[in-house]
Amino acid sequence: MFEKILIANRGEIALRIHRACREMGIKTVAVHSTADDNAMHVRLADESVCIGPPPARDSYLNIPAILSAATITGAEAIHPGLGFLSENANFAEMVEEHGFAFIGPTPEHIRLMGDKVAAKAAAEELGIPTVPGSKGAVVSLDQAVAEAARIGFPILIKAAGGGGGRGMKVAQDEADLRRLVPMAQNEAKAYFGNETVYLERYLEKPRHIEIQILADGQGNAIYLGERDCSLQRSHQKLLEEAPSPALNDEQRRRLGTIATDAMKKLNYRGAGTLEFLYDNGEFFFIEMNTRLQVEHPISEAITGIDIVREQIRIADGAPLNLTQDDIKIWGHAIECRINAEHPETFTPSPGRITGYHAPGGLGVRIDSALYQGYSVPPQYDSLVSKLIIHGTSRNECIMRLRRALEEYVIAGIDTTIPLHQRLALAPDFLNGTYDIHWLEKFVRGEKPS
Ligand code: MV4
Repeated sequence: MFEKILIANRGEIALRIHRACREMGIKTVAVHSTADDNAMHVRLADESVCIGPPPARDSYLNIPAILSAATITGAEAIHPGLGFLSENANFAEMVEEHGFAFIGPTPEHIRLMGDKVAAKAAAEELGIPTVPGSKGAVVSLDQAVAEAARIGFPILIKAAGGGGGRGMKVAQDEADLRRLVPMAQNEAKAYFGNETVYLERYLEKPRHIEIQILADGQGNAIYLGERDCSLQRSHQKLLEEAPSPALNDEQRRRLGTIATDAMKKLNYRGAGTLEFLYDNGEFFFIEMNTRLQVEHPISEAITGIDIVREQIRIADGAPLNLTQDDIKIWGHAIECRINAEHPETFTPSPGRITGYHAPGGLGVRIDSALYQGYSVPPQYDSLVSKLIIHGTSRNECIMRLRRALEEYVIAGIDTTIPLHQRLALAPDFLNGTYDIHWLEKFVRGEKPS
């Protein structure tokens, strides 16, 4: 097993990875920008290296500085965490070329899934159902019009280099399509450096359901149930739950089997998430994430599996020591993403934490790098804490969530805790009858339909 791992990240996820390492008897190296001199991830690590000034491009995205830090500290492996360099295939390649293990998938699989057109073609090849759409990329307007006639309106125009919802456009008819395809191509070129776009049938009110998988690159793969991530606004997830209130055991087994069969065929290595839209009882693959996700703790809560420990074991070359029969779904889990933002306007609210008290008790987990006296820097993502609640039933989980949110004190900055408190009382949330557009209306104070 590795003796020392460099964690190429910051904040709560750097702590999360440090904790898995510590429990495995592995030493940790933190890297940090000058804005993070006093950050918790630096304090907890065995060693730390400053890799640059506050802007992420000069520090957490600074590949030569990170590789140098790994070399001088004698780390054997690099965990990229999430965001930053976690889905950068060139980084994964360089990590391996420099003789370190990359705690993640192969560069080839990262690259494949980063190109949404190639990922969708691969999914179809692997027997995963996808949204009806164009056969690969759109190469001409006439082709787009012909494909749209076959697919049926409304049509969603997506960028191959996109993902996460940026640069999508809905066309209601042929006139829209002729106007929006060139616009989407120009925007895609500007945002992603790749003008390739493709078409899909636009699903109007789906849920976003994703499946967590683990595979060892030696032909074994398991799934850890699904997560329902439909509660988002502006493509930012606010609350996730597992299992999905919309699925039954049979649907879960069917989706999980499709995903793991595909990952075995692909000979995938590492943790991964297959994203689906769920509409009218049907699943449609949209994208695959080749990294650890923010919401992984709810899958850990319902299965008891430490996903980061499994990532490290897999990167060390160990075969999966779990089979699908070992995985049981226990109760229900919910994660609230607590951001340093105004709970109504979502204006970022960095600054000094003047008071801090975290909730505790049965079924309560906090993943956060906050402490009293810490200053949340303005340069990075506004996620400052994840409140993860586990209960024997969805109802118990929601009751526990309400009392944990009441206990939680984060003073000195605005946070989204008041929004979570409101959400935890909303009838549509209690009923579990929400889709991907529901939260947008809820935060605007409209009566959701
Ligand atoms: C879609 C869709 C409807 N139909 N694809 C947005 C993020 C990106 N990962 C895919 N997205 C969508 N793809 C088809 N064919 C609606 C969305 C979408 C969405 C998806 C998941 C969660 C929230 C969303 C919010 C708006 C749009």
